[in-house]
Amino acid sequence: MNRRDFVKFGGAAAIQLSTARLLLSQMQPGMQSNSPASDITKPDITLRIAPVMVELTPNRTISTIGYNGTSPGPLLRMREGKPVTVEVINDTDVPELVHWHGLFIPPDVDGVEEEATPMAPPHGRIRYQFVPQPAGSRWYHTHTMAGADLHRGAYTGQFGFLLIESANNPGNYDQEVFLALREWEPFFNPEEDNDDDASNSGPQPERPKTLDTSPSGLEVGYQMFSINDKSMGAGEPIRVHQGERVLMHLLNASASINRRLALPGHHFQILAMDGNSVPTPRTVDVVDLGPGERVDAIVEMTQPGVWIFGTTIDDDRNSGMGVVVEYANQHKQPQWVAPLKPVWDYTIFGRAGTQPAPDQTIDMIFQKVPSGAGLFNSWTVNGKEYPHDQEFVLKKGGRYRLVFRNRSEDDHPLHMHRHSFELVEINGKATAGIMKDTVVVPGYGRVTVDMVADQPGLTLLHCHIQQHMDYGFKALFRYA
Ligand SMILES: [Cu+2]
Repeated sequence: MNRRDFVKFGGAAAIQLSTARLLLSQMQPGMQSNSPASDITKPDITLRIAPVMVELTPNRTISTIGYNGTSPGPLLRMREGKPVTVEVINDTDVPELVHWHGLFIPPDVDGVEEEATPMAPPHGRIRYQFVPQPAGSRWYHTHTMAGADLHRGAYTGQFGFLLIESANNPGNYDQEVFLALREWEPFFNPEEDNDDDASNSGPQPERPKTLDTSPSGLEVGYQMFSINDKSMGAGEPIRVHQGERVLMHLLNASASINRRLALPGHHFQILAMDGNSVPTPRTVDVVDLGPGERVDAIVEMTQPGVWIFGTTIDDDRNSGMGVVVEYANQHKQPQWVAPLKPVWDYTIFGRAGTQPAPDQTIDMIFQKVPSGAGLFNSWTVNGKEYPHDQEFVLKKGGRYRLVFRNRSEDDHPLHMHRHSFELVEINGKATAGIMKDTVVVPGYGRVTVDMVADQPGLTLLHCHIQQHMDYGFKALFRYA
């Protein structure tokens, strides 16, 4: 009964999977009748929210809030369709929420205050019981507001990987790694700068004729960078052999920054975006990930050497956002080479064809209200900050076409809770068959998605940049 599974966690730390083992053991028929009565109410997974120390480098240990004594929290594996009970113990002084990102579950367990999920009280506990679905790479994280407090919400270490396993796992790989991108030690930055790795050079269909040039407010900058819990070079490398196929589960767990990633000499065969298989798995040189997005990619190890996998922004990579990939019997200095074809386009992973006509088209215009120096900008959806009373009403079974019109220069990762949506068009380029829960709408760009209203209850749509969400960039959908 004490069998333990270990998984390689981004070359940084081995994560014990005893909880997943426990969950699987409870699936055996007859197990429960042999167990003491108290075991029946035992949660499958316990998450304890408490302060943690994260040693990013031997010289730099930071203090934050994490799950079960680590950040990222434990890798959770759930079986699609198999009910699960998670007990959340909150050892902090503030109410908390755990959001299950990418799952189709009811609002009372989704972990979102706006959807009326009950909070885990300070020094109290709460149970989430749900049926995990759909299968794929999901994740879990806090969903509290942070506002002006850079020690709350997505600025903390409260996040982790969640893999929902289905019966038919493709599994043609030699090893799998889980890699989460993070910035640490945030501070308010009076400089207005576009930190994003990939600035928008594409078409700008939503660019207004006259731009609002009033002075902007504070943004968030960071002092430290990592993949999982280690800055580049401080953790173990990802050790590979020539010819191996490595399955990379990539997650942008940033509170605010869109990222572009590369591994010199290698390519990414994109299998899934946001945990959902793509219709056309193409091979590309870079992966772009907005906060909240995931990519599952196969990398074939065909270039013996010692390489750096990381962000294409030199300053941030040199400050830690990278991990070394080391072939067997290779001992040189890790090498970085900027990618030759730095292009990311969601639509190439789709298929030809069109979606059925929607029952209703909903236009959503996103704008920034510059605050002026020393204050916080606010954000509006159709001219109003959150909340919008009764503005977005869905009928069960209806097909809705949402047109995201970004009238600001920032790229916004828009996340729809409790549903996935199908990409229809990006800046005029049509596609079909790509199912996502988060999509980056480029600066002054337009993204159209279709959503089937099949998950009754309150549903939040918001920008996954913490500061934007906190200052107005969200909308609640209701079912009639
Ligand atoms: Cu945003």
